[in-house]
Amino acid sequence: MGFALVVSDGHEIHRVRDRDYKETPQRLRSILKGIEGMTVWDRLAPQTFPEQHILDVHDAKFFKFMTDVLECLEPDEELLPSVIPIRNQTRLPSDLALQAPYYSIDTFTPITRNAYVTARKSVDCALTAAQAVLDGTRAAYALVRPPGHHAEHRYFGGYCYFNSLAVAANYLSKHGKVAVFDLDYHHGNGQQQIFYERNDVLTMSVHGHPNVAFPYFSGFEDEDGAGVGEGFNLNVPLPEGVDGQAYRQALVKLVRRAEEFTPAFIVVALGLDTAKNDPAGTWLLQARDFRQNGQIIGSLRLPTLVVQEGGYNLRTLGINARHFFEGLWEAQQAAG
Ligand code: Q9C
Ligand code: ZN
Repeated sequence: MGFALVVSDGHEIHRVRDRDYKETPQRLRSILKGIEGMTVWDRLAPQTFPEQHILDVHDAKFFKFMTDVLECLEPDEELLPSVIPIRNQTRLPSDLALQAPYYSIDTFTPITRNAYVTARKSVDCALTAAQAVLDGTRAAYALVRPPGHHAEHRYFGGYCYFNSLAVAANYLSKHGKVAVFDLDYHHGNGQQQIFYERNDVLTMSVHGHPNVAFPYFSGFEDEDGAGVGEGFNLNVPLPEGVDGQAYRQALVKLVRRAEEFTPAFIVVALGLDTAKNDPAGTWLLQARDFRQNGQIIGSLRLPTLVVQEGGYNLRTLGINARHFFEGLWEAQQAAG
């Protein structure tokens, strides 16, 4: 049996007009071009799942807002947050468009009708891939956009709307413990916050230090979980300019923690913005480093769900994704 591949069809309708907005349809095309020649894939069509799976990790009012606000939008309208609502977060203005900043972590991720449709599709793809893992596939890859790992219980932002990987991890957690590896250059604040008080989902992230990298407000080393979840979140923030070798040292720390945790499933947030010359990052990883990262995760030899997150250099996305999955495959096949 090969690796399952679930690609979000129709993602192209989500494109933000700002020329500096890096989360574009070309990203997914570049990745697909890079990996489609591999013989390991069994392509699966995305299935539709009930919205209850989203409500299991996201706030009901947040979800209702994200759905209802579309009614005030023209087909191509982009709604950006306006005020900075840090003073009174409980009494929201009645105008839905004015509520946007109360549900956002930043000021650059717009809500649009198409963003909503494609974000729902990302969730469905992640759940389809999770189901393949439950059905016995060794690894499944949800190749999706928009990404999701910055979306918290009641916040969108960082190019993300719904946390697809958290929805899928929560779905898997009904069948066994889950260890999440966030490999994106940016801290996985979404799943950290969503699972912060749980001890059946271990969330881990290696990322640019929040003193210098988005999202700036979380990803610090001392954030280690709360309540029964204390000790079940692990952050390894690193400085700018990290190379493949320094990255692996951090990744191995995560693997050690995961081994101690004895998960039934691995979930990987596959950000490729750790690559050399990525416009959203500062690190220096090359194709051979992505292969080794895949091997390190694969050496756990556990059923693995991979969800696509960031990565913005159209010239290297495909080759780096391919190398990651080659490494994952090699290590999972290896005897022992
Ligand atoms: N205009 C992901 O990689 N950078 N999100 C600041 C300000 C945004 C990264 C841009 C970084 C968001 C999924
Ligand atoms: Zn990122």
